[in-house]
Amino acid sequence: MTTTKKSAMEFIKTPGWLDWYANPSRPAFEVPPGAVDAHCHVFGPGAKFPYAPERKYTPCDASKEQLFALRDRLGFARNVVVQATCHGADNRAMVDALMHSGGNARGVATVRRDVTDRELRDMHAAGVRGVRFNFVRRLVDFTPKKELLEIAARVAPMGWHVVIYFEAVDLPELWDFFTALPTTVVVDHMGRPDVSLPVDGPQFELFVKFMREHANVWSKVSCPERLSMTGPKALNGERNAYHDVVPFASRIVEAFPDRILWGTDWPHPNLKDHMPDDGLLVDFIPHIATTPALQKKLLVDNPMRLYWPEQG
Ligand code: 0GY
Repeated sequence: MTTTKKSAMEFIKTPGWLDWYANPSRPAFEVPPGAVDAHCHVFGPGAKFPYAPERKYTPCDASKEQLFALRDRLGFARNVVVQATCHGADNRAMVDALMHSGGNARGVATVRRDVTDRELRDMHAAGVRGVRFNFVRRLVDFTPKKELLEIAARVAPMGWHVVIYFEAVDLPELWDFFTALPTTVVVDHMGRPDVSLPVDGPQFELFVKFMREHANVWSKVSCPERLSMTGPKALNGERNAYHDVVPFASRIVEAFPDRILWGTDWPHPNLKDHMPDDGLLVDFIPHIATTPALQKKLLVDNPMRLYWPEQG
């Protein structure tokens, strides 16, 4: 944790922390009806839902009302709210967002092994459909894999899945653990490839192999702004930011069209150099999912199958 708590309910954001775009541009790309933003967060507000003592960063507040306003502005119908590490295993802010979404949000929680069956059932009733296991060292302390397997075995019968967040260099070491998980496994941000390496080089090939050999593995083709070296600068004056990420994301979209998801990642934790314009992020979508059929799978059919199967 890089900041201190000033008083019971007052949090000071991490130095250098960039606030999310208050007024994103209107995307030129029109998302299909019923589109799901399948990776976004709520932060606090800290005065109501305090940040966790074990957090590694203190964000600016980003409330459910602000998330729902962004959803409407970008043309989306639904959200999947993923528990962010700044709230630890206190899922109240995320669950509160689900409960005020009119059924238009589902959630992914962080739980510890001491979570009770009753707590899991209550979260399910609120709309939680998965747990997140985070292996990014700058974000969390290590949880023993035995404990995580125990949690996965408990949520599997509820039809939940496991979301995993890791960096590409750690995939070889984590491979056996990931492939032992008894649920659908959803990878955040394509396992964070180094996009300065070749798209057909050994690092990304390993990720493609991971998906090819394990039909229960899905991937979010999200967060170009985290992966890009070229950044938001457009080519030829078009709205085609983050173009160095396109070959990576489009490869996954084309190879595994029924196991891909997309999300804004609003309010974009831990971005210190540049904060993306969410409208521009939406305009990244047609560069990686190039036909209406692929766009519908990515934004509607796949997330609905995973998060609202009863409506399928
Ligand atoms: C993301 C990425 C990040 C942060 C978290 O829970 C989190 O704190 O997921 C990151 O810093 O890369 O998906 O939001």
